Amino acid sequence: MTIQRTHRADPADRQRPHLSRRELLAGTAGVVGAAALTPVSAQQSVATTRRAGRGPNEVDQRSSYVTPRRDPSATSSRTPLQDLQGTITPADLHFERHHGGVPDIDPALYELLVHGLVDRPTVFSLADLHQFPSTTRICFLECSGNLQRGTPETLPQMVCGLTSQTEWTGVLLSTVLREVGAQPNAAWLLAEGQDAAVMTRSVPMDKALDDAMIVYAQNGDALMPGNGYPARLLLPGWEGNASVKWLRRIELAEQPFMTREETSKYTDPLGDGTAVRQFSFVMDARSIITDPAYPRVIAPGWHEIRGLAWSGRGLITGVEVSTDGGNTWHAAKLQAPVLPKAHVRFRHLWQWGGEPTEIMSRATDETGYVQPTWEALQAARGPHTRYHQNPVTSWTVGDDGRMLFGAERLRS
Ligand SMILES: Nc1nc2c(c(=O)[nH]1)N[C@H]1C(S)=C(S)[C@@H](COP(=O)(O)O)O[C@H]1N2
Ligand SMILES: [Mo]
Repeated sequence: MTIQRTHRADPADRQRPHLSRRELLAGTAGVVGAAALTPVSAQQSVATTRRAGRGPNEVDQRSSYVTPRRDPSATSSRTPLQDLQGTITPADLHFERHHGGVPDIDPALYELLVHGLVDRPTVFSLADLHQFPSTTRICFLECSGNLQRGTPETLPQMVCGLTSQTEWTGVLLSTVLREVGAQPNAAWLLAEGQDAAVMTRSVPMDKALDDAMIVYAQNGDALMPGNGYPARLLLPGWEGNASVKWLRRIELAEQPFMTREETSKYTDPLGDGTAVRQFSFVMDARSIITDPAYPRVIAPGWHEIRGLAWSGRGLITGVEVSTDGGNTWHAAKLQAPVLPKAHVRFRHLWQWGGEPTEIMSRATDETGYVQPTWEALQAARGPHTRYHQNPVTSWTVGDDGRMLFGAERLRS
């Protein structure tokens, strides 16, 4: 029987001397190697096995061989979608978007004021928030500005890394609102952050009483500072902007507050730009293939196409994959559990014959909404819309196996 090797070890290894069977059996290889010979990788691994590794420690780090990285700019950093598996984003790789930097908030001094149209205006401490019955839910958080139309040399992270998924824990906002006695005429609330930007957004009471949460934990641990430590608002399925971080004040009122973030920004100009879509909160269904993608170079043969799909309206009911530039589509497999308002992992087995082609994915959600093409989005929203861009995105494959971002498709 022959054993085949699917990929070569470091070519430099082949020039190094081989261990003798005697050295291996005697266990002297490490000692001899260290003292007299140029190091060889096999010797090193024997030596490592004989030498005790490090003991348990207080907080671990990734293997030094594993280096996923966000790509910080002055105002945001993106999740390296191409480096991750499954659906949960490690907390230290969750995307960040800040308008005024990350505040340093002492949890002992943290306060949340809830006032306005309530019977009992109240200031809650962090301990008070922990005291309420807790809820845990897995959902995505996506910035409505999550589309970068880059060059062909663009990573999935750059195309759409302003989305991440977390197991959040906190208290339902409805619980807090019951505690303060929300008055029946309250139709909106203002959420205000404790950062230099003093981010404020109006949130309709329907959402506040439905599934909104004040969260203090992320994947089982306290929130990361950049994601809102010690507490933030979480509006599952809605544009990230409205999930105000470092939450310090909630005010109930009859009308929306018309803050800067909902009049000048975070509105979507339509058609010729004279009409706008305001309070366009829900994130529409979307998907992206995260592997294979730029910068990979693939060989002819079988490949598992992998990616993520999600919808702010609820469940993803299907993802289709095309491997011939959108001519024919195949139902991809969805990895259970498929949760509402959550990233879902999809996969599709594909045999690449070596010809140039283009691969892409298209998500459908439980409302029947189908992820649109760039042309359809442009026709519906006009050319001035900056936010809520969720077009079908593709990767091209050259006859040399080079994968490139399908940037051409997103040019208007
Ligand atoms: N207080 C405050 N909340 C904020 C922001 C901010 O700058 N300040 N940025 C918003 C935007 S635009 C987005 S997309 C999300 C990003 O959340 P994250 O940084 O935890 O990923 O937070 C929102 N909440
Ligand atoms: Mo955002």
